Amino acid sequence: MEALKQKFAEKALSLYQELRSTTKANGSLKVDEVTLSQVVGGARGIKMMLWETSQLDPNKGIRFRGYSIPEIKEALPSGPQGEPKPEGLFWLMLTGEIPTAEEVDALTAEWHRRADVPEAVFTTLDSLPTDAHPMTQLTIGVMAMQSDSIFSRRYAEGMPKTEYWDAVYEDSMNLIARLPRVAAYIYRRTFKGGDHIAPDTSLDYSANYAHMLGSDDEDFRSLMRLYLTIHADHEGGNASAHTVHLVGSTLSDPYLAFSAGMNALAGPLHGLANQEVIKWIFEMIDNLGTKTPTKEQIADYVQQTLDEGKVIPGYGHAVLREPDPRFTAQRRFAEQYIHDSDLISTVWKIFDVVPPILQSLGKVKNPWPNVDAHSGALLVHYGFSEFSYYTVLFGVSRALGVLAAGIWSRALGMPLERPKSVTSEWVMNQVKNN
Ligand code: NMX
Ligand code: MLT
Repeated sequence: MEALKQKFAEKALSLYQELRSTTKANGSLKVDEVTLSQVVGGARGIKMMLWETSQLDPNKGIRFRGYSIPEIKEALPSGPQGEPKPEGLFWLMLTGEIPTAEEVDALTAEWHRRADVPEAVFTTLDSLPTDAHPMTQLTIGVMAMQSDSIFSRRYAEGMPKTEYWDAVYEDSMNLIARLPRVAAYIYRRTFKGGDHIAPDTSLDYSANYAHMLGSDDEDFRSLMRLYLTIHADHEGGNASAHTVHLVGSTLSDPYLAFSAGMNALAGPLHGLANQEVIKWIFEMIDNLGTKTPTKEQIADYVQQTLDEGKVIPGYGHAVLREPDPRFTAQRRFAEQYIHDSDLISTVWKIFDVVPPILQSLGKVKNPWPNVDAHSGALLVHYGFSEFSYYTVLFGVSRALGVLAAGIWSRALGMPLERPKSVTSEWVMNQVKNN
């Protein structure tokens, strides 16, 4: 058995037993109370699921198995310029341990070993119009691999419950291994006339993805390592993760569950915001007729957007109440690697201008930038200006977190998720009788 799978099995078995006995002895422990505002307000803050791989603090941001983003950057094995490798994060999310550089290299090699994409996937993608949104192509590409699901086959053969995690592990590893090839294929067929680039198995996961997209620039490889690491997981309640969790709880296999989650990521209030941000900035630049707008010009444009009844993309968050540490990590990257970008200066000016304006509205709970406020400007700097592709990059990264969490869910024997709904009539009656 692979070292990672072996280590996971040991950790998961003991946690499974501990969780069962703890729940048996303390099943009536109250973990939350639900208010009417939460029921009609998108279930904000309700604690209602287990998610092992990360936890979000409203003020400090994401922690992966206890490690903040700056700590992860220090602790995980990295590429030549010091950016963490997402392979290491995947190992950490599954085992709770920081891997050695050798363990990360072995995982890179394992993913290369599993990376063959069936020809039918490319044929399926090629049957789509090239102007189909890249996220639509991604979910279709993932669904075209579903017939390879080991979980589905073994379930049909009568696999016992104790083996579910094993089959989900196999599917998840295969899917993660194949995703960069599928995602790069979508990019090249949509924007580069179908001039595809073969994988290079001498490279790590991120550099190989960058290579297949069309860049062998060392700085861009570093950006991809950072990008694929910081977008990977944001606890379980975000829309894409929660969707994968819900669909997976029906024992749909990881291909079905992941593609469902990608349809959630494709919404403009969630992952699509990364394309919306750069689109909004390009429109502002066009409107103002300058690549170097002043803060006053930006403030006027922000006001105009709000007056039109739209949101400012890249700002606000359902949980965070401070600037997103993922925004800050990307800003640090830009400060270190990029010194001549009008677009990035504009992103930083927007950061100075937007929060006080949103605060002045008196209703926005978090006026600060989220992860999507910065990522597009970095990608444009390295020549990737086709912003309708950006959410696919987010999705490739998010696979690491949601699939690791899915393996945990099956190993911990999580049941079908099925919360309770109520009608507005029921609510009115409760209020009357209160
Ligand atoms: N611009 C304008 N108005 C905003 C913004 C914003 N960026 N953020 C929140 N509001 C409004 C929101 O629309 C709501 O208005 P109303 O009561 O009239 O419906 C009000 O402020 C209260 O919303 P909140 O409770 O602060 O935010 P909520 O938790 O409902 O939503 C987001 C969170 C992220 C959906 C929201 O902040 C937003 O729409 N942001 C812009 C889109 C975005 O950047 N999404 C990416 C999130 C990160 N990701 O990758 O998933
Ligand atoms: C995410 O990374 O999933 C977003 O920040 C949205 C969220 O956490 O709700």
